[in-house]
Parts: sequence; C-alpha cells; structure tokens
Amino acid sequence: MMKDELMSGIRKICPKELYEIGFASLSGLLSGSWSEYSYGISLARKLDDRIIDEIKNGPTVAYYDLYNAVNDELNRKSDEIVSLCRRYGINALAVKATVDEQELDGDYERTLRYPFSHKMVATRAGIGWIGKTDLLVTYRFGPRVRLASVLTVEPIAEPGEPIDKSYCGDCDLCVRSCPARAATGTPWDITVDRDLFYDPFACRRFARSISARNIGREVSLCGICVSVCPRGMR
Ligand code: B12
Repeated sequence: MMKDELMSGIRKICPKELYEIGFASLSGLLSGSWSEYSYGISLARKLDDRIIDEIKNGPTVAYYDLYNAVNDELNRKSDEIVSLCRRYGINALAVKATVDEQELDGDYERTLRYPFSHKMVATRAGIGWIGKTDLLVTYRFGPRVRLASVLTVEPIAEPGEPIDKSYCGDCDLCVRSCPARAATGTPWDITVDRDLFYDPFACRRFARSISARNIGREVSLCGICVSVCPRGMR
C-alpha cells in the first residue's frame, strides 16, 4: 500500500506523456559512494520532436535551450523523488543529469568516462538498449531522451527485465550520418566496451566545432545521431 502511494507520487512528478520510468536492480554494479545503493529508478525525459527534427545539420539555439531546460527539470524532479522516498522512510540519492565541472578530474579528461552511467541504469531497468553511436535507444521515445537516476537502498517496484544487447538490427543510419565518423557500426552488448565501437574524442572534437559555428558557443553539443534515429521518429 505504502509503495503504491509512493509509485503514484512518482508518476505525478513525472507524467507518463513526457517520461519513461524504469526500475533497476543494481547490486554489484555501482562504485564508490554510490555502491551502498542497490536499486535505481531511471528517468528518461522525452525531448521535443520539433526541435530534434531540426538538428539534422547540427545543433540549433533551440536545442541548446532545450538541453539546459531539460537538465534543470530532471535535476529538480530527481530531487523531488528523493524527498518523496525519504518521507516514506526510504534512503535515496539523486544522480543529476549533468556533471559539475568541479566533479571532473584528470581521469575524465583522459578517458571521457564518468564513473556513473545513466544509460546503464536504463538498460538494467529494461527501458532501452545501447545503439551503434552509444546512445540509449528507448522503446518508447528512441534516443530522444535525456536521463537522470534516483538510487535507493530498497526496491520500490518490481525491477524491469534487463536488456543485454542491441535491438538496432542492420540499421546503421546514425553511424553513416555521424559527421565525426565516431562509430564503427559494431553492435553493443554488455560485454562490448564503449571504446570498441565509439570514439568519444572524435565526437567531442566535432561537437565543439559545430556548436561554435552554429550557436556561437564551444560546447559538446551536436545531436545529429539523436535526430536521425528512426526509432525516435513517429
Ligand atoms: C562523458 C559524456 C559525454 C562524452 C562521451 C560520450 C560517451 N558516449 O561516452 C561526450 C562529451 C563525447 C558526450 C557527448 C554527447 N552526449 Co553525453 N554524456 C556523458 C556523461 C556525462 C558520461 C558518459 C560516460 O561516462 N560514458 C562512459 C561509458 C563507459 O559509459 P556510457 O557511455 O554511459 O555507456 C556504456 C554503459 O552504459 C554500458 N552499459 C550499458 N548497460 C550496461 C549493463 C552492464 C551490466 C554493464 C557492465 C555495462 C552496461 O554500455 C555503454 C557502452 O559501453 C553522460 C551522463 C552520465 N553520467 O551518464 C552524458 C550522456 C551520455 N550524454 C548524453 C547526450 C545526449 C550527449 C550528446 C548527444 C550531446 C548533445 N546533447 O548534443 C552527445 C552524443 C554522444 C554519443 N553519441 O554518445 C545523454 C545520452 C542520452 C541518450 N539517449 O543516450 C547522457 C546520458 C546525458 C543525460 N543526462 O541524458 N557525452
């Protein structure tokens, strides 16, 4: 009963039209201070189709504004879910959509890896898989989502069925459309490391130059792979 109320509270915070929500068991998968949490809620916020359709040639000012607005919304909503869980006596922690500059160290600059993967929580929750350009491709919205996660010490709903391999099949439109040529086309499964099929440095280098050109800011914003994926189109 208590968990039903908690679930409906979460649904109120993240309405179904705009959010895909999944529940994951994460035992043994998290490191550092996150490792005391064994469960996670994946929050996938759908991005506006009109804006995503327009970025086939790279980022626009509208996409940059959407990116910031959705990050703020996800950060706020994950905090609201944490407060709600705590009101029900459940220890919870929000992992924000964005990473603060201060949190990034030399390791990050060398590897472009952050020790917490929102996409991993999402595949464990069964809401999607990793596509050929390393995006989470959700069943409902394709890759047209931004992610945040809420970690909990106990399950608050039955975990979803984890997805361990790609369902992109023969499609390689994102690989062919990537102006940075960052991906090889090798399909993902949980044994395939990112660096074997996708080059984050090539991606970031190109994203910085195209965002400087298109929107006058040198940020890692591109989004062409997000825009072309047929799974995201209605
Ligand atoms: C560092 C980073 C970057 C780097 C490197 C990108 C990369 N793909 O690694 C750069 C600057 C290049 C970048 C670019 C972009 N990024 Co970025 N980025 C991140 C960040 C902060 C960390 C990613 C990371 O550490 N990757 C390291 C690798 C090892 O992990 P991973 O990429 O998450 O995915 C691996 C694991 O999840 C693993 N996995 C999945 N399930 C399971 C299960 C098990 C059991 C195991 C063992 C492993 C496993 O499979 C993946 C491949 O190996 C995340 C936010 C976050 N904290 O997650 C956002 C994030 C990945 N970025 C995002 C986005 C949208 C972008 C851009 C489109 C930018 C833009 N807004 O225009 C581009 C697209 C790049 C692309 N095609 O991936 C979104 C992705 C949304 C989606 N649909 O997938 C995220 C999740 C941010 C968010 N809050 O929504 N980004």
